[in-house]
Amino acid sequence: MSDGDESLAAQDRDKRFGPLGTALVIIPTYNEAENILAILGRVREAVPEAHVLVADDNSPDGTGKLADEFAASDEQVHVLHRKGKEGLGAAYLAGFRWGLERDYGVLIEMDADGSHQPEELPRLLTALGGADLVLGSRWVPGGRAVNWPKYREFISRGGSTYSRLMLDVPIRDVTGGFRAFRRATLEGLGLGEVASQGYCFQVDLARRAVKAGYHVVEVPITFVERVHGDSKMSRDIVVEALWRVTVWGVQGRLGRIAGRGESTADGDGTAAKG
Ligand SMILES: Nc1nc2c(ncn2[C@@H]2O[C@H](COP(=O)(O)OP(=O)(O)O)[C@@H](O)[C@H]2O)c(=O)[nH]1
Ligand SMILES: [Mg+2]
Repeated sequence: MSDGDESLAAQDRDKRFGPLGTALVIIPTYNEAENILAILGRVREAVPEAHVLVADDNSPDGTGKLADEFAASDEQVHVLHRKGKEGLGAAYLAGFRWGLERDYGVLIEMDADGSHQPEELPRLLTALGGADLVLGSRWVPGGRAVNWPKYREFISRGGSTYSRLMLDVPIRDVTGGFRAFRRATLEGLGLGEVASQGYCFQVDLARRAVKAGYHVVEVPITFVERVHGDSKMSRDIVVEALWRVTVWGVQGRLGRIAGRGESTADGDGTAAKG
């Protein structure tokens, strides 16, 4: 290919996908047979240029097979079959790896159950033009949760407030899972060391991004409680998240005390960027 051809190809790509490159919407699934086809249809309509990767943990209800059937007639939809249930974080890490091995410029996290509305994806992508990481946020002005049980809202708001204070991250909704990353941001986060369980996965990614100096922006979203299927959230996941956030917070404080006068360490081993 000559230089001219290459720059034409680059221009063509920019026209189709914007300067950030092709987006990959990663959807982790465990027993989402009632939701998966509807959500795939909505994503394809809302952002026709994006690709989709379903990361299924061998759902007993046949979600993976339904996704395969959808993918068979749509070359922009892909399915990653995993051996068994290993949690949301592990599925996302496998999905990120899959996307980073390929030519995607943006990697998006989104639930399968309709809580994250595909129709809001263009707003997240637009915001990513001026940010390294965009977080869909229920708890900034304009954001909200619809039909969510009061106790879930309490856990979510309380967990975010506790994390914000413990970890010194200026984020209102730190446990949310509707997010858009630039490829370079994910590459810079040290995915090999991310805590991969439940909510702490989302908290860990967000705090790493802030500590590394990336520009993190919250965009208001309307989160809609699922209509079909069951939540996989459990008490264990919440307790583990609280425990980890506490440990990170204490480590960070101890590190800052011990490291006073030193130049780079911030206590949890993450070096400041820039
Ligand atoms: N692959 C995979 N996906 C999961 C797992 N646990 C949850 N999910 C998916 O992660 C998304 C969010 O989970 P959900 O149960 O709705 O959590 P909630 O919204 O916090 O109640 C959904 O798409 C789930 O199917 C898991 O162990 N493996
Ligand atoms: Mg849900």
